[in-house]
Amino acid sequence: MLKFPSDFTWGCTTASYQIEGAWLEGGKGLSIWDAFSHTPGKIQRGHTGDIACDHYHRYKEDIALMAELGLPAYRFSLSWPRIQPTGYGKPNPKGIRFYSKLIDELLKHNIIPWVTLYHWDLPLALQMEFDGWLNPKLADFFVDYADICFSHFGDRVKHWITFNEPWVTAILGFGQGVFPPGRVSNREPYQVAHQMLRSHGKAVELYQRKYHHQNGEIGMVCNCDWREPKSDREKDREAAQRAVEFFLGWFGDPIYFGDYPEVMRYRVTDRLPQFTPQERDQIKGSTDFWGLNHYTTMYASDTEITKKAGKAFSNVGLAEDQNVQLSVDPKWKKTSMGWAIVPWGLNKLLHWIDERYNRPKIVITENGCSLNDKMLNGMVDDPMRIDYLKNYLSECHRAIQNGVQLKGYFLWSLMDNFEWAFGYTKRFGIYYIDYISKKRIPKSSVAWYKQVISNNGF
Ligand code: PNW
Repeated sequence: MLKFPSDFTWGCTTASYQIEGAWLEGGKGLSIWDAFSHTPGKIQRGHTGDIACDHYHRYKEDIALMAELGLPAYRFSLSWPRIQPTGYGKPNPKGIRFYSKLIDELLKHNIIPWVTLYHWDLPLALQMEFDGWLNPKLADFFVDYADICFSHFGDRVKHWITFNEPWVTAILGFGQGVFPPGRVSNREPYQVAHQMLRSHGKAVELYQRKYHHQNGEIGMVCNCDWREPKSDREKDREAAQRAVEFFLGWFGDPIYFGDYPEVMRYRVTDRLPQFTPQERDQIKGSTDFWGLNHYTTMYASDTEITKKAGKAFSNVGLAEDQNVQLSVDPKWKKTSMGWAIVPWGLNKLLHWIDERYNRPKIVITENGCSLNDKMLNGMVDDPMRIDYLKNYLSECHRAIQNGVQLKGYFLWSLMDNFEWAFGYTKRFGIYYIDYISKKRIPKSSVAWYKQVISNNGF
């Protein structure tokens, strides 16, 4: 039996646009995801988040499922345009009321809310009027929005996350153009990431100054795959290290050291913005924990080929800036996203973070897999997901044994949901959603995770 530390947090994660639906209800404004999903050709099968899991109307039912699971913590995100329909100005009372009721319902069932302020659904008006995250003004809008959230919910919410995966917004939204706003550039991703880091720094400063008395914690969540050197050649080992620095160091280094990794400054040169001394001070140390979303691993080798950024949907980042060639071992099993299942990669990544940032407190804020789950006689059996979770959690346990300060694990996801550009074709949930009836059906992983939670191990 693998026992986890007694203060270890178990949870599940979702995000507003992926589950809520009610896209035109309760005074909500439009987000860039509403616009993008309604643009023909952008999302598989033309799916949208208009209704999604209808969580907006079924949140009580969903919280009852969490209670039944014995879930100690739930990570979800707030829809900015539900709270500020255009992204600025007075808050929408109905939006505030919705999240306030949701938080109360969680607390009534002893479920601790972990709240993400930004999980990609930017108010559309901010994109149209200001070019979204390209504009330095966004930091001020974001801080006003964060202020509203802290002041209305901070009496009850003690775990805040500013941004979910700024890498995805920068690379998929502005580099490859497969997420909104759909732009393809080799400069804008760095500008956008820069503005998100500035926004993060300002929001954390506000929280620590004005909301100190709320006694909460705040951090950022980054996604990162592991990059394993393809061979023992020095060049490949450097390529793998470089790839992780371009992936995670891009955000981790400014937050822990106050500036971008040297390898990025050297390679990206004038396309990489610079922090002012004040910004550097504000961003450095602006996190109480390190939130990590992790799904997969690839081999990295050094390459001279400078492939240009383009429509790719890949997790390589901007390849031409890195000179890294990625590959997988054909023997590795894959999820229905095509992501290789390599549990030891998580262990190596946890140690990489532990060493580089001097033993920070780490929380895995997302991990899980999509599979071709099928309902048979009203039941969904997903032994492969249980296997995936077991193996990844074993590596978490091993890392903790070896001294990594890993404090929690949130499974992506509580239920099947709108998987962005893939629409509803990918199922990550432990609850299956029948998208016609909107019925929630527990997969066999629910019973398994429930045991893990109640035994604090498996
Ligand atoms: C994360 N990539 O997204 C998100 O936080 C979730 O909203 C999402 O549903 C989940 O992982 C599964 O995809 C990612 O291309 C999307 O490297 C794409 C990538 C990584 C994470």
